[in-house]
Amino acid sequence: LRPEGWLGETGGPRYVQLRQRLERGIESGILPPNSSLPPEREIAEITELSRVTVRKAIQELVREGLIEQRQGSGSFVREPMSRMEQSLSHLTSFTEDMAQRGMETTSRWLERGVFLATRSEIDALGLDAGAEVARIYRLREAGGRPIALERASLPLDILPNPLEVTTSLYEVLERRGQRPVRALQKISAINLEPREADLLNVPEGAAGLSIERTSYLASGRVAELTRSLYRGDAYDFVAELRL
Ligand code: 16G
Repeated sequence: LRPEGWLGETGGPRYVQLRQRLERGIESGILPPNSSLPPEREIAEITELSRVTVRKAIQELVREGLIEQRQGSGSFVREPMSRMEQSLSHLTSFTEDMAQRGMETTSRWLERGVFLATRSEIDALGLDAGAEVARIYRLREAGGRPIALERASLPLDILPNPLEVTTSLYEVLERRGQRPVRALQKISAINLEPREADLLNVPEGAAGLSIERTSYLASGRVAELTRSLYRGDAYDFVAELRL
């Protein structure tokens, strides 16, 4: 980090140069995942830059998701998320998808109960105005890492007691003989809202994928309307196309 040899090399504001210097250190592995950065004061001393400049460079790295600040213990290089490939051709559940990879799933419950249906739930699930729905909203984790935020809404006769869902929704539906057999999915690119980003442990505004699944029972009835927000750095969706 000594200033001779790099400062002034690329031009531009000094905080940008320092940020680029640190980025190169992370990319090249000189600063490996989970290693700590020296304290701001020390970086300022070595680089002969002001603390304001150092702080600005670090803040940008935090925003980019390369560095995270852990309360009371400083700045660390983040572990890059290994990406997972998810096939788009099978109607599987999150629990099943993760089990196939040998990963265990956990849920952090954000909402689970019976609620007055919103307009979009009424439309999607074909309910009457004023009807109630079963709604489950949770942070889905696999291998101890947050992967997706998922809000599912189901007609009450399909899921009368949402509290019954402790791990897998599809398992409960299967037991009730109401497992969906077909689904439509819409995938859109989004930027995660501050609260969503916080729960998914990514920087505010980070890229995410929003997936809306409407699934159907064999009878043709809509069983589920679910919106999942996936971390953009975690998932690749793959589909096979045939002529
Ligand atoms: C998947 C589905 C979601 C379904 C959930 C059931 C996508 C995009 N969404 O996350 O619609 O409700 O699986 O999972 O794949 P569970 O049985 O593990 O609760």
